Amino acid sequence: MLIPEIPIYSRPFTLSTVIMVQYKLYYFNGRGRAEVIRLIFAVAGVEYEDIRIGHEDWPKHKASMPLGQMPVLEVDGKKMVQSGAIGRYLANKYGLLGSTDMDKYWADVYGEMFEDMSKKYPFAEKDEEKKKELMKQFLTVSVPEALLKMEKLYVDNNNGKECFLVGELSVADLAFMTFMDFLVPMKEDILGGVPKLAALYKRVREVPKVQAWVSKRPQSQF
Ligand SMILES: N[C@@H](CCC(=O)N[C@@H](CS)C(=O)NCC(=O)O)C(=O)O
Repeated sequence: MLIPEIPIYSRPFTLSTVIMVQYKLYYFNGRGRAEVIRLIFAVAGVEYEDIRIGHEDWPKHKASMPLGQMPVLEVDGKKMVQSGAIGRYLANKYGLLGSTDMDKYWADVYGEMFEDMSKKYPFAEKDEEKKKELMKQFLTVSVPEALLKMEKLYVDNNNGKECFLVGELSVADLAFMTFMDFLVPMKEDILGGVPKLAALYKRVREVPKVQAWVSKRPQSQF
C-alpha cells in the first residue's frame, strides 16, 4: 500500500490523538527548558495543562518535584523529569524524532550541540563587568563558531537540500528555534554568518502550528 507523504505537522489525525493522556507541564513563567516540550505539544496538536509557577511561589513547590527542579511533566499522575529526556519521549511518541535511526542520531547530536552552547552562557556570573565580557565572548565567538560547524554538518547531511535539520520537522528543529528565540533578541545578526541556518530558522517559525503557538504564547523575558 502506498502511504502518502504528509509531514507530521500537517497530519490531521494520529493514533496518539485517540489515546487520551492527561499531561500537566510545570515550569516557571518562561520559555527556557520547557519551550521545546510546549512546541512538541503544539505541533502534535496535543492538549496539556501549562502550569507556570512564579519564582515567589517556587519554594512552596520545590519539594514536590522529584529532582527539586523544573520542567516536570506529569503524565497521568506520574512525574517525569529532565527536559531533554521528556522532549525525546514526546518526540518519539508524536513522530518528531526523525524517521530513520540515523536521523534520530543526528537529531540528538544537534540537541547536544545546543546544550553545549547554552552551557557557555554566563547565567551564574554575579560580577557585572565580568558578565559583560563573558556575554561578548559568548555572542561573538562561542556561539558563532559552533553555528558555523553546525551549518556545515546540516549542509553535508542533507546534500545542501533546503529542508529541516534531519529532513522532516523534528525535535531538533524545535530546539534550534527555541535557542535562536533566546539569542536573536540579544544579537539580531547572530545567524549572519550562517545563511542556511538563518533560512532554517525562518522555515521552522513558518510551520503553521509553530506560528500559531508563537502568536498566542505568553510573552516572557527568557
Ligand atoms: N537538566 C535539567 C535542569 C533543570 C533545571 O536546571 N531547572 C531550573 C530551571 S531552568 C530549576 O528548576 N531551577 C530552580 C531550582 O533549582 O531550584 C533539565 O534539563 O530538566
